[in-house]
Amino acid sequence: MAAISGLIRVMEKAARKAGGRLRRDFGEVEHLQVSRKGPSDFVSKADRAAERTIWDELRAARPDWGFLFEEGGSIEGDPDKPRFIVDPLDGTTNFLHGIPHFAISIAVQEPRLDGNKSINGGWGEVTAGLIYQPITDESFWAEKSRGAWLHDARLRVSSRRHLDESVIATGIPFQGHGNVAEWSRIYQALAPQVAGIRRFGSAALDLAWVAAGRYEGFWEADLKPWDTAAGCLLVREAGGFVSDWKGRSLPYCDSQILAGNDVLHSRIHKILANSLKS
Ligand code: 2AM
Ligand code: CA
Ligand code: CA
Ligand code: CA
Repeated sequence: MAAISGLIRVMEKAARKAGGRLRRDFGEVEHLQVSRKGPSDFVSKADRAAERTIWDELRAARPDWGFLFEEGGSIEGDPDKPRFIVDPLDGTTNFLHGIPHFAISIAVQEPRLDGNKSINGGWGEVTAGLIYQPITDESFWAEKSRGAWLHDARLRVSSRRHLDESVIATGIPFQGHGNVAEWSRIYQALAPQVAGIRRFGSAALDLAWVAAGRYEGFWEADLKPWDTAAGCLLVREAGGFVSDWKGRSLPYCDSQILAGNDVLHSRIHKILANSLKS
């Protein structure tokens, strides 16, 4: 049984409150009003309302902590305290299209260290993460050295060892984001060798599902800390590997991601590295 900490409870309460709202708003035209941050980068009223709910809840519980929000940006807290990294709605495009696959992602990152400021402005390790899927009511969470969990069931990455029985998730570059030519080369090399490739449109859930052993692997580029912080901790705590596309297992997981169990992570990394060389 999981001994759920006070911190995870706080994060789950915030995610469930915002998630309940998203569930109610899902499919309601009024909440689909959108603005654009960039080409094909939509923000709906629902993203902002969810972020506001999470902010109210987390700030009340941890008033001196900092925040990094996808929509609202960064809010300084006490320099000796951690910060929350929040994606209030991962999978906005799905949400806006009535596709029931989106999530809330909340991570906790330890305070700035005196050391190397070039890595992520000197911020420390991610030590807690929670990804909540409002439609299925699934709450994936992890704490550093305490494992990854789905509610109170321990998660392990998939034990499949062969590419031909593996389902691999990815994120496909979309308008204004990512390198389609690079992605296509990787896809062409990988697709003939695997049982299936999936693109469901929420990087946070992709990582949670690698942790849960539903996918054997996942690769994507151009991700942001709010997409990946919680999910990378989940994969690692579930016994999996996360690196960038060079295969480097960075303490802070961002932008280029390659995740999987030990065997498949290294198999996919070889294919990925070869296809980018050619
Ligand atoms: P978002 O919904 O929070 O913006 C999947 O490729 C990742 O890219 C998702 O985590 C998603 O996060 C982000 N993304 C942003 N705009 C997207 C788009 N138009 N299509 C697909 N993903 C998008
Ligand atoms: Ca977005
Ligand atoms: Ca996102
Ligand atoms: Ca988002």
